Amino acid sequence: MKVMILLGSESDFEVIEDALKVLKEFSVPFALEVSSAHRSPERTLRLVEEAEAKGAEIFIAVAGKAAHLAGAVAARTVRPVIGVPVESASLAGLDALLSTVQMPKGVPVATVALGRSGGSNAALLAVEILALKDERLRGKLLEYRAKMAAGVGATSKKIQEKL
Ligand code: RP5
Repeated sequence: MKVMILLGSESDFEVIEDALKVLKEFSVPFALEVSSAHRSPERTLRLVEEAEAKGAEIFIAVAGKAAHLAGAVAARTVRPVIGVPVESASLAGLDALLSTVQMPKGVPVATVALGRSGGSNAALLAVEILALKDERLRGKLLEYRAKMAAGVGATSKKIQEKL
């Protein structure tokens, strides 16, 4: 396993669905567990230690509201931690964004955008980190970008045809 994903709650699963597709597309082995920084603190820290022992190189933590999961994971490991803030109804995700991004000096969390785009980018960022020492992944990332750029061109052409 290379990437360990932790969700603060089952309700966060929807945010990470696209990320799972990305990791599968790049054939990156991952594991996923639900564990909360607040509701199950000991379980969270144990999962981090076990994941490291199983070879996890990067952690992705997904949480909403007072989103301390990524910070709690980062406090326990020196492997890179990517935090995905989740929108909640009351403060539209600003609560989770600030809780995830505003880490004190010394314990970084790489924070991505709120919601599904953030989830997907968290997986891509994890792949980019792994690609630093994996030429196969680097090649696949370049293909991914080329395909995306071609898609933009095709969309533009389709819209022009409607004009
Ligand atoms: C956070 O509280 C979770 O990460 C989730 O985003 C939010 C709400 O959790 P549930 O009440 O839906 O379990 O800890």
